[in-house]
Amino acid sequence: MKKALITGVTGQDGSYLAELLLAKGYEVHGIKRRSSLFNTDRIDHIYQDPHAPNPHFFLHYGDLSDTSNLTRILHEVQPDEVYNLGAMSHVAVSFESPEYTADVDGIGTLRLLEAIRFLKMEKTTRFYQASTSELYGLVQETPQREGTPFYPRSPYAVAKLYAYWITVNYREAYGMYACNGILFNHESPRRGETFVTRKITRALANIALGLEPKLFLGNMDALRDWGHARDYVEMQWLMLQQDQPEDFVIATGRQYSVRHFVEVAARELGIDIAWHGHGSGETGTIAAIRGERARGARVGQTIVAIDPQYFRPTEVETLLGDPSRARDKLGWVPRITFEEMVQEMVAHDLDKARRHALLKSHGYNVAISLE
Ligand code: NDP
Ligand code: GDR
Repeated sequence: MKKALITGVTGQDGSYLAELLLAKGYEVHGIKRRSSLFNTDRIDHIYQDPHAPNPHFFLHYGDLSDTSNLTRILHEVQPDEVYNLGAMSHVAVSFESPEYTADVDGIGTLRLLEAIRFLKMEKTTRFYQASTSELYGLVQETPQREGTPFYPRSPYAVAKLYAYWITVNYREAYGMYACNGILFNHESPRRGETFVTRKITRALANIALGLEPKLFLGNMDALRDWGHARDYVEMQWLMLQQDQPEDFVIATGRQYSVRHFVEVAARELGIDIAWHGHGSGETGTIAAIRGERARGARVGQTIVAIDPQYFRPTEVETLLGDPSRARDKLGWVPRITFEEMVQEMVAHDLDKARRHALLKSHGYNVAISLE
């Protein structure tokens, strides 16, 4: 039985990857952080009681900023595969906490690689690094592929640039099986609520039921290549099953604006949006409502507005990936379409909104945290 260790197991990708590896018969170990509230929502459904017979899923307390902790866990677990998905992953927040981001996302990767080397596991443990399309930043070529030059535009992306190159360096210097998946944006109902897609589906579902008045956004012209997280974690696993370690771009090859995402998600709720104005004065109002889903909204209501606080000091305006190398060498193609992904996210958030509405109608005061 193969053993895998996942950092960031409580995150979006970590939860899908843990599911995938358990289904493949792995013994899966995950590192979770201590927090004052439970932070295992995304993996509670696969939790296994360690007292039960023959458990396959184990959680360890740890942190990417803690070398001795990482070294101890690696020593105890002796994993065949390490997936480094843990990170302070929010680009906008990285401008607020640049040093922390560098420590966890950049040096955290070095800590893991160096612990593997220190424990003399560099020939037996394979390493996956969660690299990102944010490395391309101010894009030098479209579409972006494995050889496209990097130009990071945030403390997050600069930290991930270090992580990318230190992974390449450990591969070249010590013959480690270490590789980078350069993943473009990928989303799901498990996406963190402050990333733009989930923020949109969650807010529109609440607006549809009259639980929230308006969605405030920043740069709606930003273009992204959005795929589904479930498709992308499969690729993370595939990359560690090859004869030789290599870096791959993982993307759909299609690109949409944030504004388009809003329109498609609203349409899913039976809402047609009309846009007015431009720049920071732009708003979106309800032009028509079809069906019952948006029973708490009304035609003419302004449901989208710009709030300058969501603009970034330096923005990544456009990202579009070329996944042909992953397709040709690994036979990987994304299965879930953009429309199916939005549908799934909206259905999930509408269900949550309905539960909130029901509680509210019975007199319970349900707080909805807005971003
Ligand atoms: P999430 O933000 O959903 O998950 C991040 C995970 O990292 C969480 O489990 C979080 O723990 C954990 N974490 C945060 N800080 C630390 C720390 N100091 N020590 C240990 N663990 C920590 O991210 P995603 O699942 O979306 O992304 C997974 C990885 O892929 C990240 O590295 C991200 O940067 C990268 N990536 C993501 C893309 C995307 O579109 N989703 C695209 C390209 C790259 P907690 O739950 O306690 O917060
Ligand atoms: P990104 O994702 O920065 O691409 O990083 P995010 O969803 O945060 O932003 C995408 C684009 O939408 C614009 N935007 C807003 N973004 C947020 N979060 N909130 C808003 O209100 C808003 N309005 C407009 C942003 O400016 C941006 O252009 C994600 C993360 O998962 C990273 O960890 C990962 O590496 C990259 O994707 C690939």
